[in-house]
Amino acid sequence: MKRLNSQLQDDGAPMELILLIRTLLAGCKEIAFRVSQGALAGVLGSTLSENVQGETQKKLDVISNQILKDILKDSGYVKAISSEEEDDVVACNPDGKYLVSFDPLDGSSNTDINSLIGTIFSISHAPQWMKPDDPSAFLQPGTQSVAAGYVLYGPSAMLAMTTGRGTHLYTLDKTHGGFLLTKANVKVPEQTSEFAINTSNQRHWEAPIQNYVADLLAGEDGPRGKDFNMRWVAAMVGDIHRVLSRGGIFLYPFDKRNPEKPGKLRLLYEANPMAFLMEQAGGMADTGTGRIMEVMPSEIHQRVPVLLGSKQEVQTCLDYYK
Ligand code: FDP
Repeated sequence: MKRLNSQLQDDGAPMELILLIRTLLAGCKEIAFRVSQGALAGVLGSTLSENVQGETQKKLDVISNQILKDILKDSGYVKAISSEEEDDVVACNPDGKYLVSFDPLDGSSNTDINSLIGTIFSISHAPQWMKPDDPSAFLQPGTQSVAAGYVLYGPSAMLAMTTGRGTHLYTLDKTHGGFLLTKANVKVPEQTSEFAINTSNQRHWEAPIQNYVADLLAGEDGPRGKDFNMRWVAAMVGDIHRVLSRGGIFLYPFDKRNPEKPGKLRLLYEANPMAFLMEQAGGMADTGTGRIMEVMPSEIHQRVPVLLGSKQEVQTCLDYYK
């Protein structure tokens, strides 16, 4: 079976980027081990502190963030880090070539119930003239990313990754500790009968999503003329992994509750990396008003609406916005 290293080389990734990715994944392997220990590792439950978005941090969030931060800072390849669990950017090596954004443990409320969680990351070039503690270095659209992916900590630990030459799936071989290629060039089916959305927020949606979901729910008797099934893991990594594996549409749309929070998901370390993976797998990723990867960030923790997955279904959903 092909190893991650040779796939990255075949995809033309530069050596320093390969070394950075391997460093990042060494951190993810440690997180995978801690996650698999569950309560035995004594890391479940909440700490008293809250993160910048006002959510209670779980101990595993804090530990995962520390693991990735330490390993990336020590590597020398990274100029600065932005993390869901850090209020500000973390300055690293002033001569580092890359910027890394990550959500160290996505779907962290699932830790308490031994359900799917994961690490999401994206990597871009660091502007050479900027200081490592300058947050504006991160204000680049997703189209500038050189690599993105996630590690899903499930029954097996899986890596989905792209460097812009297709999306590949790897499985962590715990016997020798490496990621092995298990599916090259993933292709998301263009059509689907499966959708994922948190319907408890229905009253806060705008008209296009209200109408679109109403038509999905009407099934065979409605304008779509077929029945749809619904799934919600409540961890973006889990839902996106399902969509990458067998198609579907995942929606976390604009929410009228708070105009300062136009969606729930964060652009830099959730929406952009998933959009990059999805587009490289032949899918589509949009905010409802434009391509996610073209959104120009105004701050590092910016939130955006997310509609992504099977191409034709995302396009059908977008037609409701016209
Ligand atoms: P979580 O709050 O548990 O970290 O990152 C945000 C996120 O999870 C996504 O992973 C997930 O898709 C979504 O929020 C779940 O939102 P709901 O609470 O609305 O289910």
